[in-house]
Amino acid sequence: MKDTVFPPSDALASKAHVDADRYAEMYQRSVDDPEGFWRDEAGRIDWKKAPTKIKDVNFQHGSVSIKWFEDGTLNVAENCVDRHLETRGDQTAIIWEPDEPGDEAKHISYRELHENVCRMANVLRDQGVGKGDRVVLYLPMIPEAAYAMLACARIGAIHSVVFAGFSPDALGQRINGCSAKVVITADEAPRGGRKTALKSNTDKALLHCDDRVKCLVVKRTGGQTTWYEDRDVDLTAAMAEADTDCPAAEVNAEDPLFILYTSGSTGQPKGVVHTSGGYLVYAAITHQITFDYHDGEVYWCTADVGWVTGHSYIVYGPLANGATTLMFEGVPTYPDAGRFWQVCEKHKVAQFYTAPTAIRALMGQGEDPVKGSDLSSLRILGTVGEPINPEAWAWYNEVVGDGRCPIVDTYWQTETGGHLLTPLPGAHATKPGAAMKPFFGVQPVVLEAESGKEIEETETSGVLAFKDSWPGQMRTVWGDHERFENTYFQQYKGYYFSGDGCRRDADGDYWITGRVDDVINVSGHRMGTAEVESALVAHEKVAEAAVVGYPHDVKGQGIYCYVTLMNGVEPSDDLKKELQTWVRQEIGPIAKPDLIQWAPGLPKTRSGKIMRRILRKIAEDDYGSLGDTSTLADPQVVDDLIENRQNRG
Ligand code: 6R9
Repeated sequence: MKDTVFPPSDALASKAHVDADRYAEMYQRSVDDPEGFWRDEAGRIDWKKAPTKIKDVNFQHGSVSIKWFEDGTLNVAENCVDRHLETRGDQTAIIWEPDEPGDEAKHISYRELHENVCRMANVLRDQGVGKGDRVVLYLPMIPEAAYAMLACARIGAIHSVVFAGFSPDALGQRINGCSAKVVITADEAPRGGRKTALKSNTDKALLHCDDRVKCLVVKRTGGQTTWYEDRDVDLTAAMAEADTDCPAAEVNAEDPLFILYTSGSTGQPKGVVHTSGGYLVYAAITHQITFDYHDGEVYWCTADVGWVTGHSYIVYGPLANGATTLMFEGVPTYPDAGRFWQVCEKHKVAQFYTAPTAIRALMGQGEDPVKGSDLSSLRILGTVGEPINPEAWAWYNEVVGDGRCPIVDTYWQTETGGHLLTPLPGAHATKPGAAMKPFFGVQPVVLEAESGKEIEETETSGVLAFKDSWPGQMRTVWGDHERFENTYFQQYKGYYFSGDGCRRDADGDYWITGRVDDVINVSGHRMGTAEVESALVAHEKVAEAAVVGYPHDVKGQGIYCYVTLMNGVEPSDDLKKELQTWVRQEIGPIAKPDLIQWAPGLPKTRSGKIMRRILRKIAEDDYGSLGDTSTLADPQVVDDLIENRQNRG
């Protein structure tokens, strides 16, 4: 299975935007003449002033600077909405599928989208929000989330979406991190038949923020909320009153469009900054080419707008292309494991884009929930977020795609703005588990982890880096350019370092092997082990904690915590539950520890560094190959940990 390749059908290849020959020709030009290539591709979007300078990039640590289209001006919302009005004003821009299958889906035309974005932009202006101001969005998967992103873009404000599953603390940190003027939230977020009290979470978060931060509240459920007259605004009512026209601000290509916080290997999450021109061009081209999107098709990405995938591939990419994009409020298994497929049938979805963790969870429910729906509208399947195992790939291909839909395994990151490695559906034979080929303009290299030397041989493995920029690349860390340089450009000089390991096979195709730093990937969500550790040690009974990932059947990786308790505290199962709840409250449900092991001591070097390599091996139940333990201060600690490991195979 691993060695099998799946070529696209002739029928698909002949109608695709890009076939094998065209890919080869375009890719070659994109690296030989990036200026010419991207000057042409910039024509995908409308500029108020067309750029004459295309690319100005420096990857040298100490002077990293990335600029694309720097003298061009545009408005991102105009590109995603207004410019489609003449040709497709009545076409559906967004199909919204609510959590409850019995509730009615909404079809929002480009004209209605324009009206709503303008209304919301006017409300924001009334609240004193202008160009460069930050607005935090903490919303369910409802059309208002897209309106809010585009409303910010319309007036040149910078949005920072915070996933609705994050805790009040995490929300508060992010509001403060970018000194937001306004938070947009909703009363409640229905999901999988349950409700999250977003407004009440926001109230808690705002206790730790500047008093001047305003709170705009969308009515989603009409549920009871506490109301603070001088701070809260009923956004649904204010929009109904607001004008349906709002001038679109002229912004520079390099003005920030959004900040999105993401986990790294150390400390606090980083505010990844994406700018306007390059990001939009890159989101648009990758959406069209990777998914082979054609006019009139219904495209569905199941991500949440709280993640970068939702930004680039629910909102900006598809809408820039005048597509019909589906937004789903619910979860794959509610009310039953057939929900995804029922929605595909109901809305005649052509492109379906999801995460391996969802595929694995549904695979566990068998074929019946899939077979109950007519999936003949599907043309292209996609995955993102983590490596996909060959079994899940095969199930996706055969059971969901009926063996006729190419699977695009798209490798990219919050930092990269859009796809970096992916097969193209009409151009490449796919291989189960391989992210395959670089997208246009992307130049991957495999480096020796220790020496940083670029490996020339085709068949090899090492760490994955990139030797030149592409327009969708992040530009800086909000408020901390030094951290940006140190995180991505310090370890391997002259390259952008991804943090991932990879293998290149004899055909030159790329396979991602996972993170090589202290970032774990739980159900496709990135988490810094340091974040979970600092939540644990914030608990009064915890003296020290070390967190690592371990293989998990559905989540890909689970969270394994080694916890040393304060002197005199008795370990118990109740305390384990207490700590799980604690972390859940501190960060959010996605960070809840799966396994906790009481560790009277942690393996440390004599200089006091925790040896995570060893903890990882124990958590993986692979303690036969612990490697060199001679530098440990107290080797006995390891035997004790192995004795009491939680993850016995
Ligand atoms: C888009 C997104 C980025 C990390 C990345 C890598 C992993 C993403 C992948 C993949 C293997 C794929 N990753 N796509 N690994 N194959 N197709 O997921 O962004 O949340 O920032 O995560 O996810 O480890 O470095 P983000």
